[in-house]
Amino acid sequence: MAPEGANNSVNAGDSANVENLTDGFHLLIDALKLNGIETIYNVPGIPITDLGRYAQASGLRVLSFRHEQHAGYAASVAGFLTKKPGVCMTVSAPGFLNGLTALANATTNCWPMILISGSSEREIVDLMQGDYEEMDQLAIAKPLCKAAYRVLHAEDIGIAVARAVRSAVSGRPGGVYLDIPGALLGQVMDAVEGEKSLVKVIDPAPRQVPSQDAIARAIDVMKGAKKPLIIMGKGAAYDQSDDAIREFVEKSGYPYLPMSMAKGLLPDGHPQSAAAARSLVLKESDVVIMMGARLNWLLSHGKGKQWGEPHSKKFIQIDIDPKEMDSNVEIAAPLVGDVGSVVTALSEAMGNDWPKPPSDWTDAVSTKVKTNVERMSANLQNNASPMNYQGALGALRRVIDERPDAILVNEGANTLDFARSIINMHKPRKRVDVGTWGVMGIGMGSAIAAAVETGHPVLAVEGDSAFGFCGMEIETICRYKLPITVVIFNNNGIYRGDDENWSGGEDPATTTFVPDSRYDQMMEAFGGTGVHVTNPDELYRATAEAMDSGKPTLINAAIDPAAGKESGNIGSLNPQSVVAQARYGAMKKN
Ligand code: ADP
Ligand code: TPW
Ligand code: MG
Repeated sequence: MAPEGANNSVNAGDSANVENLTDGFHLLIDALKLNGIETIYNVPGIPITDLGRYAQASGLRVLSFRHEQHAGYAASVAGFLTKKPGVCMTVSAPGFLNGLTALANATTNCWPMILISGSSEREIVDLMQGDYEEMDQLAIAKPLCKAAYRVLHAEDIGIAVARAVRSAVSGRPGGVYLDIPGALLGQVMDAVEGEKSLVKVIDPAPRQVPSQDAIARAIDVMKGAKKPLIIMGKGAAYDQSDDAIREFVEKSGYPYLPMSMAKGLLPDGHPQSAAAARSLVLKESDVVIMMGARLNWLLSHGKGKQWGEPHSKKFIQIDIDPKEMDSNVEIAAPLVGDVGSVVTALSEAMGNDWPKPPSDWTDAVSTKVKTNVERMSANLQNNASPMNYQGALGALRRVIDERPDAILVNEGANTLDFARSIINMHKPRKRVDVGTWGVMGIGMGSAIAAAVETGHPVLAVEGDSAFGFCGMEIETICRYKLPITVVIFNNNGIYRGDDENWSGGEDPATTTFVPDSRYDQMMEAFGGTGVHVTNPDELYRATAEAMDSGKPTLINAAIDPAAGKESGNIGSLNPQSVVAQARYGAMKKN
């Protein structure tokens, strides 16, 4: 059903005219390039195999993955790191569904991403006649992303890509789905008309400047603060207004708490960092400025014991999405806008003689930070074998301290929770982790995107379970020769490796893996470097060497199977019952 002006078949006799024609393949590639897309994270197959080839031939970087989920995670992390939509390309139905997890995760994390999926013949899909990989993909994608579009006519590709780009990056960023029925790619049309149909998106993510009223209201609340606190989230890291943020934070003199992916916006060693006094500041503060961070489960919704006396605080919230205000608690001063515009306006309104916060508050915070940091550093210096988390992470912390430009990717349970507090970040957007959902399997896709988009060395610190969700992508890392060092914290299982089958039967426990697996040997299968280490000194040396070599390396770090805690820091989220406690309580290892 070719539309007017486009047609699917070119006769041999027409070949003389071919140079005056273009097609769906090329219009799509040209539209992406016109809008600044440089990289596609891809898994080939019908109907997009040639699209990948042509994209590569036309100068785009096309990285082919082993599974769409990881191509998708890579695209979403590219979006987070660059403020441009990361593009993932998949085949129909199963490939699309594999990519969809990443699209939903991108939307949840407020990262711009475009999932382009090939799809089957519309006429056959809509009559449900059983096409190859038949699925109504648009309908399925819609509830899981920010926007979803389908293009049927070659002359609409330009507009479709423009809509996808703008939807992904404007306002609160998120995932966008673009459905490309296979037939579209083969449609041909006049090349000049085709070029005219392309759209370059002007000002894709316009600045959103807060109103003067809103700024004045926030300043009033700040003036009343005796125990102020700033909480920075990954929305602030995403915004890339690093200097303006630093100026505001330093001018205020307020203690600040970075959420995990906001670490490094100001260096973790900054005198105002309250990261090591988290419990104290959450409980005692009286005015809290949320900066690109949501009051979701990660902050116990802004209420409960952790937050001290009920209604003891006033919240100021900076967010690009007005709907975020009052989502969990009352917001006394909503500041709707992009972080950069808002903090710039706040700094201006604070003038030149903004008073420092009361010193009894800042002293109490610094004292707590000092005590906790000292207590922690003693634990980090142990060279125990088998390693515990502190010893192993003490070694990796040194590696990052010495290489502040490196990007740290981190997932797992204990591996995540310990690393987040132990490894200091020194620069913005150097830490990528499991995000808002706490999803396992982001590691290899994130590491690949970080290496490709920034050119800096990447250290991926992975629980052995977390790694299992994405491990096959080490072949991708080796194939593209990326400067990625993967360190597996191998404790033989999920949370711990010493659980037993509570029936006494022969099957292993539900949370354990083959003990003492040698993940390093997997890396060697693909020509990468594999290393096995059993103590922190070895771990430090092997990791430092790998990071400096720039060569794909996997280090299998043997961790004491009894060192971890159930679910790391969030064990309390596991459902409990008195019945289960009575029956099985004694079996629990911790
Ligand atoms: P964290 O998990 O680090 O606490 P969240 O993902 O919960 O952070 O919150 C990020 C918030 O930042 C979201 O509410 C999102 O709307 C907001 N946001 C994203 N980009 C910007 C921006 N450029 N300016 C202001 N807010 C932003
Ligand atoms: C997609 C549930 C949370 S943490 C985790 C799982 C399976 C693994 C923890 O073990 P790991 O780390 O990585 O070995 P460690 O150091 O504690 O031993 N499926 C998805 N996401 C999540 N979060 C889970 C399952 C989970
Ligand atoms: Mg483990």
